[in-house]
Amino acid sequence: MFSKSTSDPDPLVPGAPAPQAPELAEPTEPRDPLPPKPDQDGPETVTATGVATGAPKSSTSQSGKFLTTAQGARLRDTDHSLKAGPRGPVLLQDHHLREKITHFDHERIPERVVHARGAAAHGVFTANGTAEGVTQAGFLAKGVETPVFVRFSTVLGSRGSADTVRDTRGFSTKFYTAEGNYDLVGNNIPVFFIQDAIKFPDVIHAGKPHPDREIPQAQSAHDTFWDFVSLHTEAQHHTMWNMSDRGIPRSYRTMEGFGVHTFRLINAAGQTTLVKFHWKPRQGVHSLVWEEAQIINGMDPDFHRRDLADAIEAGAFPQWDLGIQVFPDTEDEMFEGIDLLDPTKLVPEELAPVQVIGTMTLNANVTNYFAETEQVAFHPGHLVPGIDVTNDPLLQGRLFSYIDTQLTRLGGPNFSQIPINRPHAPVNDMLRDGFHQSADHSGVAPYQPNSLDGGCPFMAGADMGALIDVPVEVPAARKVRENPATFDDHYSQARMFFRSLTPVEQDHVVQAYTFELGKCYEENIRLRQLQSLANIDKRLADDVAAGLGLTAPAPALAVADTDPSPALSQLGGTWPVAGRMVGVVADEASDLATVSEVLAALHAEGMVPLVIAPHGGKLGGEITVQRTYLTARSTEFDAVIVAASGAAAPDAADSLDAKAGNPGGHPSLDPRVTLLLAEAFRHAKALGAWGDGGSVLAAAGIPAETPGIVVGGAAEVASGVTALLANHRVWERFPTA
Ligand code: HDD
Repeated sequence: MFSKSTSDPDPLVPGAPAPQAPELAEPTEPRDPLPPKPDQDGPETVTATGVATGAPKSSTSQSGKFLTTAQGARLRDTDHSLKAGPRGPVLLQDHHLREKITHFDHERIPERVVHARGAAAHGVFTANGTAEGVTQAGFLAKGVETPVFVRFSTVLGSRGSADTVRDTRGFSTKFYTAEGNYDLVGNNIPVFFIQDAIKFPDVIHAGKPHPDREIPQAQSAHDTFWDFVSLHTEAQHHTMWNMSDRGIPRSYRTMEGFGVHTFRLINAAGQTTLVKFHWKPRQGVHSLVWEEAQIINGMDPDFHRRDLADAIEAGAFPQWDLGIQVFPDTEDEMFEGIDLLDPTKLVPEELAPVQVIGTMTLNANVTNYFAETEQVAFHPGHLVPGIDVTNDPLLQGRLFSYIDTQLTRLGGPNFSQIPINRPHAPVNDMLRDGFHQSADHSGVAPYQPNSLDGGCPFMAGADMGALIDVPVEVPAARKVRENPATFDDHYSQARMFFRSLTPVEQDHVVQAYTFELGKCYEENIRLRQLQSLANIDKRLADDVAAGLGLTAPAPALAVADTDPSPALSQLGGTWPVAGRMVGVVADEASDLATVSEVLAALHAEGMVPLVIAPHGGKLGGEITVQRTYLTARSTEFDAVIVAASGAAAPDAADSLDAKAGNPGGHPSLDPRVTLLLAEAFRHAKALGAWGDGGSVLAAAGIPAETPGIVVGGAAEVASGVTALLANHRVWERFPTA
């Protein structure tokens, strides 16, 4: 069986116990160093049937216990240059000095031209076999476990930009299958800005900072972006998703993923099907609110990166189900009037349900950011037998772009030899030499046919797991620079998306357009975008126009109405609470015995409770403080609970009102605490307090009789807040127009 589960022994350390998922733990607690990861040493080489070949692995970067030069010579001193006397000039002959500085000078490589900012993790994908009827891909057969590496990213920002900007998110998965690497290079939005790859440089140039001053960083709220998308109206559907809550995910763990394009599958009998890929997070789909996102960009620009790594380190392994929407492979490649080759269109789940074909668990953080997250190279053309591309013109252009960009970014054509990119299947190509060649190829005949190497390597037969180019008919046609007429409708799905959202979500869309267009200097651009909004939905256009102090134009064309797709809304449903962050405000004078009980209750549900106190260290010598009033900000927490002071009766359920008139009595009263609570309240988060802790809520201006406020006994507060978190937010607290 081709698998690499966590129960396998660690191949780097003979006889060492397998790395196990840790018990759920507070991620900032000091802990033992992580064990070395197999991928640091390059993947194990196995055959298509899963037999280890014993092929040598690459040398590791660190061995032996002494500091050495790159040539392995041991060093006595790395702190002083070689000089002519203690006060003398530095000698050119100091090889260690020159090697150390020269290497440092060349540490940076070009960042990705898009998706420069990312975070990644290792995991495993387990297929449930549902896809066996439609594809012969071996890794989708029932029960097969495949190691994966996933990189999430923003699109527009530079490598050092903030995480919670309003943007599309990348969701790239590399499956190290027994038949070679398969890359699913998708986004958290199911449609794209453009229909033809030739427009990619245009949309990215428009979205990137202005060329003169290089501002703004990592956002679309500026003239060039709205100039382009209001002129190139096929971008309107994707833009609508960006302006919705999908543009500001709460976490990488709470994002859906989409392959966007339609792909063609082929099964063992040679039958073909068209499919769209979906990742469904088991954590639920959940977003930030815009004010939260903006505060986080300042408070913790690494918010998403930290969240992913902390959750994995704490043992709250995020999981996604992989699903497919299946369509018959008809000659016109249409489904229910939707052109499956148009990447600006989605197919509503109500018309084609998403069928789950397997589950992915991310269970290990990267060991070295540069080696893995930075050097990983995805490509939509990295396919395996049973999965093929379609003629979607956006996908066709991508097939060229990804390898081309790696040549510059990774410095030559041998990037597939970098450990994180190396297939786990045997590789026997005839690619030779080039920059950074690290393979020591044997043989004299890297060409076919040959006799000198015994004819090796051989061609695989049809039944030997070779790639399949599906022999699709290409209709007789003229060479043209044209789109099919079925690509012409730029508005009906943008309308469908907007009208499928709940009133709260629609309000967020209105506010986002008003914010973004409010950042544009040119009134002509605002008016042109309002025209597109008017074509999509009159109320949307009117509300945004009102916010801008403008008048929305009348719709300029008739747009088809389609049924709403409730699946497009993020609201509704309940979700696991594991990994959610709950702040517990306490201090030395708090009812510490009950604080411990509340922490234990939250912990037992898999949540991460963090004690917020006036100072660091321990409360009462026992309870670890994770955040101080100085380092805590509401945006880090999904819910906040205030402890009672030790003097108060712990079950004083009515204390909120009783103390409201005299809030100065509670020791946790501090302007930073009331700001934290007021913000959490405004962002519709669950809040709780037991005993006279309620007086602190009252002092923050939070009325007791409001949805999502739990006051009462400590146990009741812990369970009440837990139940509220399953809905993500207290949605009814958002004011709606
Ligand atoms: Fe792209 C990176 C997703 C269209 C050209 N793209 C990149 C990444 C993701 C996507 C997630 C980051 C990969 C990583 O983490 O390393 N791109 C998409 C999706 C698209 C799409 C879902 C449309 C459905 N992309 C697209 C087009 C082109 C590119 C049309 C060019 C014609 N994309 C690139 C690139 C990047 C890239 C320039 C930059 C870094 C890289 O490839 O490795 O080649």
